[in-house]
Amino acid sequence: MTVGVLGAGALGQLLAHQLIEHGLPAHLLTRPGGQPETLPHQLIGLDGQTRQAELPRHPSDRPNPLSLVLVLTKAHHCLEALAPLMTWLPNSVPVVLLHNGLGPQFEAPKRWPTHSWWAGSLTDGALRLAPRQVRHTGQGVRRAGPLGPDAPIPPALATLGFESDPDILAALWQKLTVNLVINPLTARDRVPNGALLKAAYQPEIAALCQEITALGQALGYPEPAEAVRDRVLTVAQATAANRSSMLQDVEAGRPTELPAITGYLLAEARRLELPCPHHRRLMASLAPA
Ligand code: KPL
Repeated sequence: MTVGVLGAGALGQLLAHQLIEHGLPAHLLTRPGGQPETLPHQLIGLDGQTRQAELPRHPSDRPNPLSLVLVLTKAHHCLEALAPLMTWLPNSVPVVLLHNGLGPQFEAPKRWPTHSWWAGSLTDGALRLAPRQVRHTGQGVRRAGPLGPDAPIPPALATLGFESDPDILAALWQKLTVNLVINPLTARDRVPNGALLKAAYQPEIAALCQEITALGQALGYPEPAEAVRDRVLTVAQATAANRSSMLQDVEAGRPTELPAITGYLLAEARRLELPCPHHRRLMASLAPA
């Protein structure tokens, strides 16, 4: 049965191409009210080869026999984009939230409690070169796990190389710790990820990691600040030439995922009465005036 992909940005298109390459039908789920259509798309793979595929688009408010839904919208569009789908999608069809940041992973199951919710992360690099042309720039690690009771990984997710992770919230927290440092700093200073390896950034990175560790401890994700910093610097090194997704959003004048990244941390810190002055300043330097 068909896999629905909500969010046709670079990663959404990449996964739709990969599903079709594996012989699994995929539909890009588009804004409500439109007409179904099929359009030619291009993927430039890691090997530099260009592949063409005809990707069907199906409005998200029209019932459609789906076996799985992958949500690759930005965090701040996730709940709004899900609403038309939730009016008809059977409860048994797993919905996998794959955006950066935290928040909708708790909100969506509260809003639609009878659905089968999953969450995950993928660290692949992908770049949209034109509306229907994407380049896969780096193979990443892919993980997913249920937000409710334990369940076997849906076959299409396994086919895409997602590893099953029974403690997906801990994995998402670890990904968040990386995004909390790399994304806002690179967006504020308009630098590629690798610039954060410079000595001048290290005191600020260390202070941000201290605050993350204090909150992680309180939330049940204990870890020394050095482990958080090592993870951040390892990712900055591995993705040195990348422009972070937040920097790309800032440069394109689009809303950023700051509310689901630094905003999430500050809201939790407020709730737990933990001061986070460095993250607060960073948020203030990026928040629209
Ligand atoms: O997830 C990322 C992002 O840009 O959103 C990182 C890992 C920082 C890679 O650029």
